[in-house]
Amino acid sequence: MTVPIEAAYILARESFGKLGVDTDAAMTHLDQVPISMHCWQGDDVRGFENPSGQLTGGIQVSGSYPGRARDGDELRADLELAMALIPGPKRLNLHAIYLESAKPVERDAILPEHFQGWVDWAKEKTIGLDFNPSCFSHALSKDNLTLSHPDAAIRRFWIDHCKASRKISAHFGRSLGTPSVMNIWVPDGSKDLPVDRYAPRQRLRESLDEIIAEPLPSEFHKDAVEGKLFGIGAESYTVGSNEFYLAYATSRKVLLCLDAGHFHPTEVVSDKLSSVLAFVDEVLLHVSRPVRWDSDHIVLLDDETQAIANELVRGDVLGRVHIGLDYFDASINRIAAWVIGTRNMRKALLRAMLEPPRLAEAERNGDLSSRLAFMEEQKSAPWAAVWDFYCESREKPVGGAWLDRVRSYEKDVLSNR
Ligand code: RNT
Ligand code: ZN
Repeated sequence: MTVPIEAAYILARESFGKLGVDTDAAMTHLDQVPISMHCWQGDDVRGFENPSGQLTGGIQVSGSYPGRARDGDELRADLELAMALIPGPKRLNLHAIYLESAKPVERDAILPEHFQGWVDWAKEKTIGLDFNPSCFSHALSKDNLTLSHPDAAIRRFWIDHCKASRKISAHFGRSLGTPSVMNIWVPDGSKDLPVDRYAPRQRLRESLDEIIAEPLPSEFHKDAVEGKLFGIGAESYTVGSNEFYLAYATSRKVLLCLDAGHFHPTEVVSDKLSSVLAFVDEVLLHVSRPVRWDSDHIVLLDDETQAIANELVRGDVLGRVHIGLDYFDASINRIAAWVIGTRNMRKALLRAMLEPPRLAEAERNGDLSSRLAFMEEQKSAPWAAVWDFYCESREKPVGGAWLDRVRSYEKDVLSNR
């Protein structure tokens, strides 16, 4: 143990202790909270089905930093490095387009065996897997319509893809002993003003009902649905709006996925959690950073990330909220992007766990001056000393030391791709 880190920690422990915060207990608590890392940061959401194809569905990756992963082995190697640089438990969130198969497989015919490489790897790493059907970047999604398409044959294709995906998700859960959260997001919407806003939503509801009709054990698989405000090319109407899915999740008893970039710019997910959790048992988070729009920038330790973490800890809802990340940036080293965003999410959780009880007490007593004073004083509390010690004691790099590892991997591995 490096002496200054431990020495700083001992001082921090004492000063938090005086405020009634047990820093050791906070770190142990933090060790119980997994963060599901999204595989798609590693290759710009291309997947292995048709990596040279265009990313569609109204989402967009910008940048052309060299060294993106081109197959499962490269993506797993990159993830291993990223995971080695991030303290605390991790999961991996896969999309259906990350299947591994010698010959082409249509999306409505994907099987657990096409993901066995991922399952074996996850078993070896003792991490859980989560899953997503991929209803974009495909010839049958080119109208920006999938589960709500007016053509029954096209709807059938996507319904069958989602059903096949549920089987894979349940296989993940069964093989790894931890439920896989499977999130359904579809890009359905229209660029210009539709005349009929009703029929596509009725069709989406019917398609989803068919998809989730077969009950699957919740110890292996959980269904989630993700709404959004708009996408590129779907500016005027999104079939799966937030109201649609909030009502769907509540009535069908499935999880609601809240993506931080999927609301009007002055709305925040942190304020929505307590409302949604009053009616929905479990939530999936897509922690992201919308910059002016749903831009999927790398997660920072900014006010909203902190506010989300505060809500999870203050509300004692970590057992009901699955934390996933959703961003894609190809303008910087992709492994660095994973490490920065995931470490930030965990830092925010640690800071939330270090919140002194005097804040809540002041509020309970109606002492709003103290509440604001303590809230602001808390920002300069020595939480960074606890974070450094957390990293060091969990044998992960402290401070920016992780970047040296990424740089040498870039030189030895990424630059040869
Ligand atoms: C799109 C949604 C969705 C995707 C990923 C790739 O707006 O946020 O979650 O980003 O599934
Ligand atoms: Zn999302």
